[in-house]
Amino acid sequence: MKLDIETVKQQARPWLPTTGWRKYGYAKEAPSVWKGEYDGRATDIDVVDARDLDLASFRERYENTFQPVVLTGLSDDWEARQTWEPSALANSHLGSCDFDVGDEDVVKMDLSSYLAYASATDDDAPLYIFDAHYGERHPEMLQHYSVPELFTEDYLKYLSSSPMLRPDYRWFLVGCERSGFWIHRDPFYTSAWNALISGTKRWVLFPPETSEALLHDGCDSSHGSDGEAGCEELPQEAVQKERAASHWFAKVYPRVVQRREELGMVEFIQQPGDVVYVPHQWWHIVMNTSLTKA
Ligand SMILES: O=C(O)CCC(=O)C(=O)O
Repeated sequence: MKLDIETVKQQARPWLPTTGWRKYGYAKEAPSVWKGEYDGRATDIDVVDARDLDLASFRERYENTFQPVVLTGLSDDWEARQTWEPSALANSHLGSCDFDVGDEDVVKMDLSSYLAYASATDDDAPLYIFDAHYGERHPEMLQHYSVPELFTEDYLKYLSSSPMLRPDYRWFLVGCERSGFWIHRDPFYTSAWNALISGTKRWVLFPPETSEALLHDGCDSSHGSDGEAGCEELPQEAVQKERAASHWFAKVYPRVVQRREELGMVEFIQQPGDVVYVPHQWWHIVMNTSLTKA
C-alpha cells in the first residue's frame, strides 16, 4: 500500500508533530551555511586517482596507517553513473519500488515518491533513503557497480553462510539537501568506503581518539567549557531523538571548527564519482548538500 508523505513522516518520527519538521527554519538559511567554505576540491585530505594507486601502495599509505582518503577514477565506467540518475531511476522499474527511510523504525517509501518529496521539502532534517537490503531485493542493482579491488578483502563475508550472523554491510543511499545522520563511528571496528554517484556530500571526520563528549555538543568539560560562551544546552529533542546531521552542522560544528587544527579535523566536499575511504574508528558525519545517490 502506498502511504502519503505525511503518514510516512509520522511513522518515521512519531514524536515529532507536523509543525516540528520545520521548526528551525534551516531551509531558509543561506546555502553557504550548509555547504561550508569548501565548495570545490578537498583541501584537508589526500585526493588520489586510484588508477595510479596499486593495492600495496593503498595499504602502505592509507589502510595500514589508518588515514582517510578520497579516491577518484574508480567508478567512471559503472552503469550506476547513468542508471541511478534521478530521472532514469524514477522512470525505471525501481521508481515504484519501496526502500527504507526513517531513523529508528524501518519505514518504507517508494523511490518516485521520495524523489518528489526531495525536490520540494523544506524540512530541517529531511527523510533519507538508507537501505541495507537493496541487494537482496533488487540483485540487478549489484550489477550497476563493482567492488573496487582495493576493498575486496572483507572479513565480514566469512559470516555470510549464516545470514542471521552477518550485520548489514552495504547500503543504497538517496538523500536530499540537509539529510544525513549524526556523528558516529562505524560498528564492529569496520572500515568503510562510500561511492558517490551523483550530487555532493559534506564530510567532517575526526581521529579515533577524539572525545565523544566534545563531538556530541562541542563543549568538552575537560577543556573547561562549563559556562563557556555559546555552550548553552542543545535542543534535546533534535539532538537525542532526530540525531540529524543538519542539527550537528547548525549547533555543534560552529563550536568544534574553532579547534579544527588541535583536533585534527578533516573536512571536505565529496564530488560525484569520488569514493571516500573511512578507516575504522574514525568519527564521521556526512550531510547531503544536494540530491545524492550513493
Ligand atoms: O550518509 C552518508 O553518505 C554516510 C553514511 C555514514 O556515515 C555511514 O554509513 O556510516
